[in-house]
Amino acid sequence: MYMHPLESLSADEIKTAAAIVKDGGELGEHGRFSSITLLEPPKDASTADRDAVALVYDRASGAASSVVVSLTKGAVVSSTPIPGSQPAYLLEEMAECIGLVKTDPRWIEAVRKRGVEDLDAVQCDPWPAGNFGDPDEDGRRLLRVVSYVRHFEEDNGYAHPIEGVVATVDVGRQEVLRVEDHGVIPVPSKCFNYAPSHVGQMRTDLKPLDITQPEGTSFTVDGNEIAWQKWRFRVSMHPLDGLVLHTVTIDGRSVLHRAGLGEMVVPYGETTPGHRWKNAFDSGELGLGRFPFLNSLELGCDCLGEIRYLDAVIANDQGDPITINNAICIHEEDYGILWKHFDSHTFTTEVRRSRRLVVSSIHTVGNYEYGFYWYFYLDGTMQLEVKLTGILQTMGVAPGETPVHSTLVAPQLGAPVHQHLFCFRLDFDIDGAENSVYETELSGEPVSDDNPFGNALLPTARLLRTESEAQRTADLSKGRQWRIVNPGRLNAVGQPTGYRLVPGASAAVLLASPEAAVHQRATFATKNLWVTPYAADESRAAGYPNLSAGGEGLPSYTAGDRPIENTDVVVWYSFGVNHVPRPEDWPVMPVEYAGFTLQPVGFFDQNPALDVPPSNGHCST
Ligand SMILES: [Cu+2]
Repeated sequence: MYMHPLESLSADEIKTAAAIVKDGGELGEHGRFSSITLLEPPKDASTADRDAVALVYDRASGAASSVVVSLTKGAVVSSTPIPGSQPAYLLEEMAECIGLVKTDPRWIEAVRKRGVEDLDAVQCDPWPAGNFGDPDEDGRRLLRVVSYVRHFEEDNGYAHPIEGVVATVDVGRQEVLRVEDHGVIPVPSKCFNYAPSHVGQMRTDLKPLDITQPEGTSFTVDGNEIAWQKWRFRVSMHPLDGLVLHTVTIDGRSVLHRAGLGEMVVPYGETTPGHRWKNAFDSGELGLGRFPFLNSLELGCDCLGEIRYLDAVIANDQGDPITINNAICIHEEDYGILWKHFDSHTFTTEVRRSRRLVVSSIHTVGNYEYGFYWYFYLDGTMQLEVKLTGILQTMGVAPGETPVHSTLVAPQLGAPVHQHLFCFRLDFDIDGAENSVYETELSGEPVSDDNPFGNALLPTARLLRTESEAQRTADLSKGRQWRIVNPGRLNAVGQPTGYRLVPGASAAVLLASPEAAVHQRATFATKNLWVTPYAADESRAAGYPNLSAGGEGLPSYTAGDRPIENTDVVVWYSFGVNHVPRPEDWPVMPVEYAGFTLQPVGFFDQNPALDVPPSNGHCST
């Protein structure tokens, strides 16, 4: 059966890929599959062959390798060791780690000191250990475990942190390396829950709001290809990159070859020993696109209206396919007005409704939920929005104390200040692969002969010629944006066709000190913009960040300061939220938004949405 080269791997293909790896002797006795993904063909490929790439991790030796297999030929194509790199944690390692902690006498003693006797009531959260240059920790496969008490099975444990107890676990050697006890702070005892049975009286004045499309949806889904209005693209779920868009075109013209999460990090700013090591790379360390992080979505709850879903098929640690039903939600939303004008000479009005196509997925990693939403609009605009929700990290605070690097969200309950920083890898192909990137700003000018009133507003566009010139931060006061253009394709006014990247209000960069370990490991987040020339093996903004000392990914990719003019460019945009927790974020956080917009600039010769028909007889008079 013919499958498009960018169609997601089927369950059978994942099984076949795992079997080829095993039969080829590439998986030792202690080998596991960190991931099995489609090897996306190069842009100019003419073959219909299907290849997969397995990231294999040997639990005994700690060695990782990338094994490419041909599904078409049923053979291993190549096997490349990845020295010094540790793939994301395996699910089985997380489970083992909790078992090791709960039977460790040092840990049992530490929690007993805090009056916790029922160990079944303790919720243990394994965290990526990071890398702080401790020689004791070198070469180990470590997780750090913090814990919470649940007063009953569904209780929100984050209301009852067991403060100051941190277990460091080596899941390679199957031992608890150490248990730190930084002194007893009473475990907060008040329960905070959010399910209706705990909230009490619910509102009674919300009337039903239904979205109906009696004639069906305006989009079609064929395999993983989605067509809506003039847009056409493919969508897939990647274990690390999450929700990925492929070959995005509008009106048959190319905009993006690929767009997905290149990495993310959540650095915490609390300096106390129970928290100062917390830096979660939910993509590279944890694999947010895998089971059990990737949510199965529910009609009428996660998405409303006429919905189509795509399932995601993801390999587990053993290389067996797991299907997550309804992992990707596709639907249309009304979005207010698209354009309007009342002609006061003729008393006629034209108004059009805006609507957007929404493609989304939600991932639960520990206490937090991340929703990734791609929006497509009728006027050629695209938008990426992250929705952040879930439960705050919490910290026990001694009675009467006010923390400095945390905020109090309830009595004796602090929530450490932190950032959520996302880096999206955007492989633009504006009207073809050869593109250039400009930084655009708007400035005033001094009074001169040409500007006698001093009212001048000067838009400027500065070509970014090299990787170092393209490491930039956002500046809302200057209206700074970045424009990706095709110098070889001119529009009606003789300008190159392009799209602009418009930063959102949430354009945070990493604030940790340059000496902080996370600064070396998450260098991608120290700038909003990076641009690299396309290279097939440069796909991750922080390389393999798990337990790494840093320097990988963007700082290494850009070290040669390559030219980026009129070539196949990849734009990396980092942004995020500075999260100073509020009491209103507790016990479950109302959605916080972050993201960016991609808008056509001279890509079209005029408003491309004039042909949107009026919604009914009253909207055109
Ligand atoms: Cu947060």
